[in-house]
Amino acid sequence: MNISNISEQTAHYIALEEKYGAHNYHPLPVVLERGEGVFLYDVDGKRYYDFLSGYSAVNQGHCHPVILKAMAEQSKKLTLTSRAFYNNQLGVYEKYITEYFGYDKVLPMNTGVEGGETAIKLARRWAYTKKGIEENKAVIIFAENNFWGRTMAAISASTDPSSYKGFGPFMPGFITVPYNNTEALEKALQDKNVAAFMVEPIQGEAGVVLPDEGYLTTVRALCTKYNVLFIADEIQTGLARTGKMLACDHENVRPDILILGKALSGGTMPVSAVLCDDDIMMNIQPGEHGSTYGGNPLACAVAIAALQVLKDEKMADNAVAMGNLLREELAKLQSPFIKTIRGKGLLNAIVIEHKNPDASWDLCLALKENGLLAKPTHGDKIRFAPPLIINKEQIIETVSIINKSLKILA
Ligand code: PXG
Repeated sequence: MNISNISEQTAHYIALEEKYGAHNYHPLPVVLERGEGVFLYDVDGKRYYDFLSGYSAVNQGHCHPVILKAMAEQSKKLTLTSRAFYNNQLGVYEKYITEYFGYDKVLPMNTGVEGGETAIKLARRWAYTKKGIEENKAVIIFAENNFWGRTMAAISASTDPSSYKGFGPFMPGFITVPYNNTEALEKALQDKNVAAFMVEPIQGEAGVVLPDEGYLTTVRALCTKYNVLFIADEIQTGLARTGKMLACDHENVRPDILILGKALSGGTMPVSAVLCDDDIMMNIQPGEHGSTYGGNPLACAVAIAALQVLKDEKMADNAVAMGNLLREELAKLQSPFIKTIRGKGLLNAIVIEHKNPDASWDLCLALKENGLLAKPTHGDKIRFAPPLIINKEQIIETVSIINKSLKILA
């Protein structure tokens, strides 16, 4: 780690994490203490543009006042009851979110990975009770290079050794097909035991990998043809990030099961949701699934506010305009070190080409020095995904920071 130019207090906080925390992350050497809109501030008061947005959890911007107000007000009244009792927020939220996305029902959870787990349980249960698959025989198909979290089921679906290696044995009944390959999918769908295909409309952690136009339309058609559930993991792509409320909206396709998380709370607390119609949801009976915190009144009040501000502030439209501008301005740099610029809306990545394998990390260190925070993924890719409230002047300024930082690769 390059720690030559960090302050004493920065070093202090980093040392605490090193000594007392598990070493399951490798953060950039910056210690943040405050966030506001598109900006983050470190413990020395230095300001940075946030180009990660908490992996798209902070679409609405840091500490959005409307979300914080909902959070503060609800937190003074009631935060958690468990689902042993009713509360006066959950039903209101359930009505709100199901009408917002057009599904019969929602099942509220907390983290994104729990949303994925829940979707798979729903699909397996539907397969046994509705499709007539023999008990314990259901197969779920995933796309290669998927990422949906770190639980045993999620890593059982993973094709990335750094996710799964050394953690077996794994969940049975999972197979993978190449992403963006509908022939391979159709071949896999010949198996009568397939319950569902779970896929990210754009692969986020894989490095913002966009499928060909028409992929989602064909996936939808194939799932319908073979009576298989189409599960869309929109945890990273959803909630206006790609320029539509859902990435599936770009092709006007409706998944059978929709998973949301991250920005569902605007980055304030873990809130996830699984949406589907009664035919799928109503196969689960009391006592068969749940979570202590799932659907807690604080989360419900926060989620309504987080969803409302996306619409009120037209964040999807801004993501389209600012995403186009960002990619255009990055292309104008004509940097020999940027092999690819890709993305949709404000979910973007650049791919770095350089003889030094640490070039992306070094570039992120330079970006940090120059006031912009981004993180490499899978070695050579850097996500550029600012909060969706970023404006034109800010995009121009960030591209000049990127331009200046690229000089260190020369
Ligand atoms: N689905 C997708 C598409 C994701 O990107 C998850 C599910 C899991 O969400 P939770 O809330 O359980 O983390 C994600 C998470 C990280 C990290 O280190 C997380 C993601 C991407 C990159 C890093 O926390 N996405």
